[in-house]
Amino acid sequence: MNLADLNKIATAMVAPGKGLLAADESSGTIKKRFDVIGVESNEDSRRDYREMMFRSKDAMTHYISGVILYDETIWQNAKDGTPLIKLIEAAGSIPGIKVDEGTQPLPNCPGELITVGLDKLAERLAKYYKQGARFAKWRAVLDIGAGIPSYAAIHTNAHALARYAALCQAAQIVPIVEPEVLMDGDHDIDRCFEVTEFALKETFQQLYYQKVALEGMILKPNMAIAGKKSAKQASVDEVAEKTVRLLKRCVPAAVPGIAFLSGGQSDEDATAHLDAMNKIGGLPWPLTFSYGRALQAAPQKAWSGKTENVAAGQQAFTHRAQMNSLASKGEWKSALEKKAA
Ligand code: 5MM
Repeated sequence: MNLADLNKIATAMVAPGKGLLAADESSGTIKKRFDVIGVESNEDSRRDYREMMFRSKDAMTHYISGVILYDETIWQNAKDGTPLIKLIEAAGSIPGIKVDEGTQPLPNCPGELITVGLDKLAERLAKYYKQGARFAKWRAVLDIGAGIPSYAAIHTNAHALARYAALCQAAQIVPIVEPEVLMDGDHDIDRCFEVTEFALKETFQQLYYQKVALEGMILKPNMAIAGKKSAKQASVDEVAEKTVRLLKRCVPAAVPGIAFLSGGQSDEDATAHLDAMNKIGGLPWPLTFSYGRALQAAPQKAWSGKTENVAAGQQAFTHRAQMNSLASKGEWKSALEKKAA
């Protein structure tokens, strides 16, 4: 492993004013997104949609440091035959790849999941590196409910994240470590804080045991936030203050950067929360975005599968990328959203 090079990539992924586009929806997930806009999900429509984003020159050049791709996309060509990965590189952005193979039920832990895909991962990483991927992503999922998450789920998922991260670094690929605590339940922000603290502490313990070099990774966490069904929603300032407190307790300063998932927050909430955290300032790591839904919901709607809407889709994508870029510097204002509308 060449740690200096891994650190260089990781640092570029969280460069000032830039963040990551999570475009790694598996076929099942992208179908759900396309169903909402009435678009059939097939190889061509998925290609057209992603090509539209990767050809958004302003967004890709100024605001998007890297793109997390799904296996299908990393091998796909644009309509004119250019490999999609080359479009990303041409914009000065870094291609990355989702390498987990989804989740399966965790035995003896009803309602809980374990992320799979470690078998043959070393071989897959070598192929992805050859194709141009310089970072990877693995997502562990923890749900909050009555009696869950169990320690077994937190531990086994953290162990798998560390196994994946170690394999990535051995393949000269920067691992994005994503232990996601879902915001699907009716829990309040303090319960989310407590569970996320446990999950992050266990994750960093496992990373340490498996000798993962923190300087060569990126953390992709959820924010401390109330569950969607909770009657007690937290304010923007409370989310920011508690998330910063949580991260300071759990994330060593050696980590080059933190790029949040949006987890089902509205576009504007995800931006406002990131901005408020960066306005607090004085943090040991850059805080930026690695959003899927919060970057893509607007362009998906604007595009709606129609060639004549490509420019509108690109405009919507560029706007969200720019808003999140400002938020990553603590320079966003809600008036900017109203102006664009
Ligand atoms: C883009 O969605 C990613 C892939 O999800 P599936 O494997 O379920 O299809 C997902 O991992 C995503 O990268 C993260 O959850 C962050 O995306 P959000 O939408 O939460 O910002």
